[in-house]
Amino acid sequence: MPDFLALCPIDSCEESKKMSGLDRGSPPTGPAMPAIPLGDKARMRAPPFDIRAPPAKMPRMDTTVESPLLRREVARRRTFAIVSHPDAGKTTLTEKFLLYGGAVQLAGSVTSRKNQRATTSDWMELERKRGISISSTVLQFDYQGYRINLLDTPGHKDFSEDTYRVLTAVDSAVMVIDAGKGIESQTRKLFEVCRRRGVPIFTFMNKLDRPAMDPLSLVDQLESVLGIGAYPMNWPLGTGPSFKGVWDRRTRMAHLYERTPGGAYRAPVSTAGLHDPLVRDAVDPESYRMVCEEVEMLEGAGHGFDPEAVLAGRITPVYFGSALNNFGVQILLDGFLEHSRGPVGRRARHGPVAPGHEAFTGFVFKIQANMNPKHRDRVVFLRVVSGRFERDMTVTLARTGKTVRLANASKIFGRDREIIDEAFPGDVVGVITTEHFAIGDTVTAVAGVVFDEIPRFAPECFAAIDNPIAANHRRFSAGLTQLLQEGVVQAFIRDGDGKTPLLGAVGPLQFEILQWRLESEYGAVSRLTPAAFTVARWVGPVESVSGFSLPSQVQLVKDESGRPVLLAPDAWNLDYFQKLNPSAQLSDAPLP
Ligand SMILES: Nc1nc2c(ncn2[C@@H]2O[C@H](COP(=O)(O)OP(=O)(O)OP(=O)(O)O)[C@@H](O)[C@H]2O)c(=O)[nH]1
Ligand SMILES: [Mg+2]
Repeated sequence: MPDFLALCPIDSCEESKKMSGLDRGSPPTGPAMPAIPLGDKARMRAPPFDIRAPPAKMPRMDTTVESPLLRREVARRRTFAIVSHPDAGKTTLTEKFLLYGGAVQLAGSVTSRKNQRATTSDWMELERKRGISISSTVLQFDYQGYRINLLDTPGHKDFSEDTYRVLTAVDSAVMVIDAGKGIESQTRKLFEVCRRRGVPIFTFMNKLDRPAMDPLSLVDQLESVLGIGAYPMNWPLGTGPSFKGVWDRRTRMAHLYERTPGGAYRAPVSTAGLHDPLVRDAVDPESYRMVCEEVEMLEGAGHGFDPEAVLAGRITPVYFGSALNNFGVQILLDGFLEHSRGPVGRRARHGPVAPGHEAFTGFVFKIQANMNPKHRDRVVFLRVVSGRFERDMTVTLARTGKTVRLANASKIFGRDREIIDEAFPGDVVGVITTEHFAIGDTVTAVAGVVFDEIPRFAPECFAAIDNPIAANHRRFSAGLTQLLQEGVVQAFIRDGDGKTPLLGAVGPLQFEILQWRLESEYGAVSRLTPAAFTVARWVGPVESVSGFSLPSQVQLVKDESGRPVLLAPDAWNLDYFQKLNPSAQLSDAPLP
């Protein structure tokens, strides 16, 4: 598994903690990543300084300077991702956060007929057609003095590379669980990534309006399957058709909701004590008896809520509800904002960089072209790590050492964008540019800062792609170059065959998206020829590779950064290679 600790958030230094919202006392008032574009010779040129060796006297960047503006702005930022197994309700919950956050007036109708959806976050035509999220979406909005950067991620495992990249850019995560199904495989994987990166996790048990597992078993699963302590923040009043609301543990009040058509508007809510006749009459007698018993048990357990344990990732606060019906959404949003952390710094090669350091630094975690048909351009998504970002500022692109002017910086809301003048740590900024940015790039106002690479994954599906219509050559290669830069799939170069790369993907849906986007965004139909490989391993030591003996079915290729990679049809062939070449080092992530 690649090292997810690369670009790991840091919150160890005291200054960083102070800036990151651990002192949340008062509420806020106010050789770099691959994806070398084919034929882009410019990227191959040596940078003017050695980016891997920081200047002898690198300034310390783990301390903050006393800028009241920076301190205030950092404290009010919350940057988080919503993650889970497919279909658990991430996009629906995202939409409801926007509804309760006042960012949309009417929630898109995500109905059971999937082709009717029109959510802010699933804006791609293919997402709407298919009813699944394909690509992560950034949504920035203000709510109760907070500036929220919310990232909805795709759950499908074929798109997990995108989701993992997003996890490098956030400070916390909300994990959504379908209460009818419990913890599913993809959720388990994502949880593990969050844990390894030290990202605090909040849990939303969704779809309580449908037949659900017993709430105690759901909580128990968090502990037994994921191995994290669980602290229920509220408790469901009934499940399925008799799901009427939640009992809020902090205020000790029951929240009874009314359903609204399609959940498009906020759900009217009334509150009362658990033993109030209003609550007793609303819930069926059997459920009511159960709830009273369970609540008594929770209260009797005597564990207090420990915010530090949440931030340390030892405990996940658990909220119950139904995103579709807006039950429990506001309690989750408010609870998350209160207990989550603000922006934390990141570890650069020379040492930690705190959010409150005055010098601007950031890194690219996503690139997407053609987001808006009105502007057929390319958005580079930048997470601000430290300092104040200003429109038009000039920074160094660490990979090339080139000076780049960041004009045209925007705040992103789904597919919409709005020019901004400034941004602060935690913010995701969309830079519209034709510069050759790559995923994982560091941009910095201080020479020598390089954040570690965003990991690449060993693909499991392979295919060659070519252009069947000679007249389309230009648009085909322009589209392919662009989509490879975005990291939609990976390209591998075979010796003597530099022009038609072999493509690798984590799952076959990635190829489908590539072909669909080539056609719909660039007008280039393409032909895909599957290749019979299923395993890729980076191989070293580099200086010995040319001397290795290859079994007939194993091929040696290069990744986009020129690193040697072995492709094999199956694990058996790979083992055979290893037997033939015992000194070969094989890895499922690029070797250093
Ligand atoms: N009954 C019920 N259905 C829900 C609820 N929340 C979401 N759904 C439905 O579950 C389906 C999947 O919802 P999405 O929000 O698209 O799920 P997702 O997690 O974003 O899916 P991917 O992004 O494709 O992984 C849709 O049909 C939703 O209407 C809920 O609270 N109750
Ligand atoms: Mg989704």
